Amino acid sequence: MKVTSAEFIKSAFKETDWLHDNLREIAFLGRSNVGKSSLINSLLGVRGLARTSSTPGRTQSLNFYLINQQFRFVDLPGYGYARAPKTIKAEWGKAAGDYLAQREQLVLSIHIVDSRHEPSKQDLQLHEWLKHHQKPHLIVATKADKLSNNELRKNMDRIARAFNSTQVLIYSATERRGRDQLWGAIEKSLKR
Ligand SMILES: Nc1nc2c(ncn2[C@@H]2O[C@H](COP(=O)(O)OP(=O)(O)O)[C@@H](O)[C@H]2O)c(=O)[nH]1
Ligand SMILES: [Mg+2]
Repeated sequence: MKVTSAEFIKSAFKETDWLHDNLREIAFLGRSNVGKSSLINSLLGVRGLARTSSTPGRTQSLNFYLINQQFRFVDLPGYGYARAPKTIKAEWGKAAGDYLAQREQLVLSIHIVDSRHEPSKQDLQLHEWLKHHQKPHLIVATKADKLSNNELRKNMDRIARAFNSTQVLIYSATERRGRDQLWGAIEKSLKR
């Protein structure tokens, strides 16, 4: 995919703020600080478009980006930030859950995990939910540059086993590793 334009459209906190047209959307989800914004920026080749934050757990809105005037990326709030206030934790379920459950033009959910870590309970719950509701989804293990080849291989096996899935894509935002493959999956889902 050649990215000719990418722009931030809006942040939304509730359904009425979502965009009311039928452009297809790709959602990005994962625990806070997993590297979601960095992955979006590396895919688009635009530094700083999606805000990478030093205060995890603060972005509770859905952020919409318009790509090539044709489709959108939706950056969902990160979950599982232990120190987030309780009210905010409860909000995750609402804002992101409503979106995942109701959005008709959602064609692919990209579930991002940290290649260094065992998937969390919430990661596994989210995966089960996506499977159960037959939402097209893809697991991407990012920050691969932080591991040796040997460690990476071991961890990828561990992650695939935890999710009971053979297809886990290796990614690194800093090295742009996995970028072409991920774009390939996105393009495929946009054609469906
Ligand atoms: N080495 C490395 N660091 C990364 C990568 N992706 C994200 N980071 C770092 O991880 C931190 C959290 O990233 P961010 O994109 O803000 O995560 P988000 O909260 O999921 O949106 C930042 O300090 C990033 O620079 C990666 O692929 N490799
Ligand atoms: Mg972010």
